[in-house]
Amino acid sequence: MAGNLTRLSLESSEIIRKNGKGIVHLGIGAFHRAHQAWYTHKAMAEYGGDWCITGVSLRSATMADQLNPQNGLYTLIEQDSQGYKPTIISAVENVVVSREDPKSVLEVLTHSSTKIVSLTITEKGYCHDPSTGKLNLDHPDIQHDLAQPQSPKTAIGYLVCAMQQRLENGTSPFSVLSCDNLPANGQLLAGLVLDFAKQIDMSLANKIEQFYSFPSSMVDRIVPAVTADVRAYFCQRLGYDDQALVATEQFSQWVIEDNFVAGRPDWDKVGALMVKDVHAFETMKLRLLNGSHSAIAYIGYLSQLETVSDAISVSSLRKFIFELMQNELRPSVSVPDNINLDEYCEKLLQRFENPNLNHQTYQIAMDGSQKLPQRLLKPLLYQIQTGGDIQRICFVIAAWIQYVSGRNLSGQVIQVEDPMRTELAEIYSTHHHDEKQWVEQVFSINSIFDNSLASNTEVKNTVTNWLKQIRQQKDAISLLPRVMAEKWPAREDSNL
Ligand code: CS2
Repeated sequence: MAGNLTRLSLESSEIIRKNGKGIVHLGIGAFHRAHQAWYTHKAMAEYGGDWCITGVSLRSATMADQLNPQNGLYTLIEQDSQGYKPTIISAVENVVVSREDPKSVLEVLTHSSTKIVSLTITEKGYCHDPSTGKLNLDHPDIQHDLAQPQSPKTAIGYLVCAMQQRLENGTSPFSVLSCDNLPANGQLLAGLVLDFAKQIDMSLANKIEQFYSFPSSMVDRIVPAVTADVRAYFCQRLGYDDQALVATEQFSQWVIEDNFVAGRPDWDKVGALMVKDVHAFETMKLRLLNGSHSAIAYIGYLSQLETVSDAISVSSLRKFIFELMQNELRPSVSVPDNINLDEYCEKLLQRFENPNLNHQTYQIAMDGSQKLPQRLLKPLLYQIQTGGDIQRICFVIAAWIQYVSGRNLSGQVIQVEDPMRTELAEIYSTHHHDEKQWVEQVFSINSIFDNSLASNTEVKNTVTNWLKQIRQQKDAISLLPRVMAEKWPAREDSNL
């Protein structure tokens, strides 16, 4: 960064923070800063309240290194095809790194001023089986936390440890707000926390259930990972150096189940929607947006298309994604009140087209083993049960199977980020000469595929067929016209 740019700090900004702490956020990354922290900043700026955020990094120290020297301040850039708008966000007070300072994490989690603990820890941070929603008691970090509950590593371990201490000290409870892309995320998290607590003490689990609340929420904003180039570009234009700058789209949506035991910021007055039940919103978003995103990621990546906007500008892929939404994802979505699904799908395609976002297909392709069940496999099950078309979902599964093998279509090694990558790569190395066996083995991973899918021969044959065809091409995109022309056979002989 050019030496004449001063670093963003309380001194260099006109913002004076007046509010006290109220929220601890586990997993403070780009998404949290562009979404919940932005809503919280607006709510406090316009309506007051002590809701400043202590961010917790459960993994690396990068966020703390970037934000703490800036007193938690950072610039949020909202951009559409017309231009961009910068806002300095002052909701984050500081960041603590759990690996370096677990004591401070527990201190803030048990402090009486903490009224909400929110989370964006990604799907894999829940240490559960995505196909069943149950805590994975064999997960090494969960085993560690059960053996040493007072020095946890996982978010679940930290929550239970803090809740136990609060209950013992007579400190009032907080609400636990999951902001990850998981179905019924609050309910799911409550189940995992209780599964964990029961292993320690049944009466602890009962008290947590009685006093703590776990509202579900649907979060939506496309936030690409911030690259050095993006940061340098905007800092140059803003005239100051901001190590923690984050860039996003203009669109944002947050639908929250209004179930807080110790109050909440006035998020509803600054654009969030408080509802009794988020289920319909969340299914719509997880399937139509995230399901399409994963499809774009695997097909795009295997076709050397680096960004979502590059991929969606290829007309056959745009048509495929439109048909995937309309024919195979939308049938299983129940429509939330006041939402027009045609407009919603059209708007999604426009958001994917945003050329300024530079959203890498590689970023979305990560952790597919944790994402596929809620995004594509649930709609697939619905299609099978109702005799609907399944060709496109099966094609995406085939593209994912190729991707997680760790090889692209030229046979070159590719870097795959997925907690199950070793298992998936082993299946590839044993079975890549026989696609039928390869698919069979992948479908037998029961944390991803439930029994009805694992035993469905027609689905496995369809995926095998597409995988064979993908492997004969240089890219996945050239097959799309064939996929779209294919129809699922009549379903009288259904084996379900
Ligand atoms: C994406 C999401 O990386 C991914 O898996 O599908 O992060 C997506 O951009 C957000 O959910 C949009 O709200």
